[in-house]
Amino acid sequence: MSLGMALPKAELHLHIEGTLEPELVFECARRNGVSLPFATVDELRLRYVFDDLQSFLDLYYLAMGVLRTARDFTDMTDAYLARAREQGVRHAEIFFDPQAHLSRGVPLREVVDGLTASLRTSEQRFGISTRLIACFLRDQGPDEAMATWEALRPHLGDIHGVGLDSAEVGHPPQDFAPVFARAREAGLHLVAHAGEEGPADYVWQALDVLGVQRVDHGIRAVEDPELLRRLARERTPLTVCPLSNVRLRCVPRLAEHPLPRLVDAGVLVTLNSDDPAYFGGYVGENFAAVQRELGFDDAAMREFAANSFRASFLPADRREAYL
Ligand code: ES4
Ligand code: ZN
Repeated sequence: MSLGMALPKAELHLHIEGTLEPELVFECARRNGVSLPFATVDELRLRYVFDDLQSFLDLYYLAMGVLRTARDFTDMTDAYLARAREQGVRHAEIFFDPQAHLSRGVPLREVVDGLTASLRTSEQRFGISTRLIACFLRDQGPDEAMATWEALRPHLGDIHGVGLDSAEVGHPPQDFAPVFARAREAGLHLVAHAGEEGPADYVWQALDVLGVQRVDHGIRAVEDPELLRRLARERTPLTVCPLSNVRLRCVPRLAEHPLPRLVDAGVLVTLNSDDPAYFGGYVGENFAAVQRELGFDDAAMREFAANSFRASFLPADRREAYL
């Protein structure tokens, strides 16, 4: 096994709905009586070729339409944890998209109960500690985000943070200042996708207007030297997803990924899988691909793994136990 696969690591940028493998799509469709616009697992897999973020999101929201009951969410999460363990994951901070299920008539109770039924026993079964982060769909706008916040309130005992995801361009972080202020007052951790397809200015907004503790993706920060200095000085982590960036054509090929420039600028970078069922690899494969294509030595790979714990929301004593 490659070093990148074996290294103990935390995964900090992982959409649980993006772990839904084609086989489970068909199994949930069958047991829930949902009809699909593809006949076979292979036919679905053939669609995993994307032009940009939106073309991926269209399929991502379509496929998750088979998730109807708590059991579906439990099975999906169990499958992810089993795969993650094989890839050295010891801690996972997991995103989910409440609005993507509420809008289909699936009660939030069903979603959260399903996820937590799996996560509750993750440490015993898989040796993986977990946190749950609820993301607002930025393309549904700030009013719907605030309504979603209200719906989340009864579940805050199970939720450690909020994030911001979905179609980025035209949906700047600053629009979501009010809902992030509420989450901050409630003591939640704050993260946001920014600088994936959107400009470096969205990363500034995520930091200065939303007050996020980590930036998801953030790769377009390389276009702004002052922003790089800010991220490095304040030790604000970026959760970078190399295979995702190539598959969604944010970066033409892995060999041209801005990762080395971020590292050279002194930014605290972590490596993650984003939506591993869709992008050709789980987090260990992201580590292995980065080492192979960008030529990082073993010490650099160990540093990425150490960064994943430094950037996590584990308490300081548990973070340090991994370093
Ligand atoms: C996502 Cl790759 C990516 N970017 C933004 N939002 C997302 N939701 C799921 N995957
Ligand atoms: Zn993401």
